[in-house]
Amino acid sequence: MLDEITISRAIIESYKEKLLAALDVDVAIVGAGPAGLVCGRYLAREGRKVALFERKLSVGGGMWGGGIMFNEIVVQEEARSILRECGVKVRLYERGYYLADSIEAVAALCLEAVRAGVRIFNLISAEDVMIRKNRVAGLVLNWTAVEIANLHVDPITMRASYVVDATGHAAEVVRIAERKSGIKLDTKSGKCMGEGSMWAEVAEEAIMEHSRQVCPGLYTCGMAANAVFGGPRMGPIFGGMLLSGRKVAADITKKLSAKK
Ligand code: 48H
Repeated sequence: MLDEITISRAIIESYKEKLLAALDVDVAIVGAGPAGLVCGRYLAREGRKVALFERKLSVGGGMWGGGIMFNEIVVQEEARSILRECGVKVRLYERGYYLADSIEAVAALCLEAVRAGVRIFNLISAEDVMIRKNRVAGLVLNWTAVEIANLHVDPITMRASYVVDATGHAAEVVRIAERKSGIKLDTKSGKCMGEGSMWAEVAEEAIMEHSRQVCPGLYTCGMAANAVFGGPRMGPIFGGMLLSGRKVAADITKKLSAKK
């Protein structure tokens, strides 16, 4: 015998616990694209408490569609090990260029992040940041459905030792922090520089330099890093996204360890 009310109660109680546990974490990541998923995975593997908030119903960001909806991705030599660690089949195309099925890659990155202990919340958007003593100290969250319907519904707030903007091209969290708090960013102009035109080689190098803290408490990784620091775009090569997520996870892990 199945009781619908028991099913409903199970979901509500369990989600409530999950959400309560995410109100105070070591790291809050915004955006479950490849960079955010990889960043979360490496942090959680180090024993850090990580919550990842994703606006959409599905995780994976722009990876599902490969290039022009041909669902294959290309990665370079340096990034191949991250996909392999996650169990993704990686094929050599020609020297220096490797291929993976984008569906397999997204599924594997997500599963690995969850298995490492990342709590992923889909359908939730970060609409603001919490600032304390000139430092980004948490996120202001609302249901994406509220955002889409433009409903006048107040959000909730969560606290994190560090916040990571992994929102892709839009670099939403950094832009919000800049606009609303007037915090000076650690970029050449002190502001969000905006992304440059396509140049894969330069973009993939630049992203490593740009994957870092942009103001106290706030890091950026993935496409957002180049958008914030003024690097070019790179098209459907995804090695930089994976390496960028791993780099930011390593930097934050070091910071958190030094705090103890
Ligand atoms: C909650 C949010 C919010 C918000 C956005 O776009 P993504 O896949 O980002 P990356 O950096 O992991 O990967 C970038 C890659 O997909 C790409 O676009 C490339 C390589 N482009 C190159 C080129 O030349 O075009 O994922 C970001 C995720 C998405 O799922 C958004 O829904 C989510 O962030 N998001 N989630 N609150 N405010 N803003």
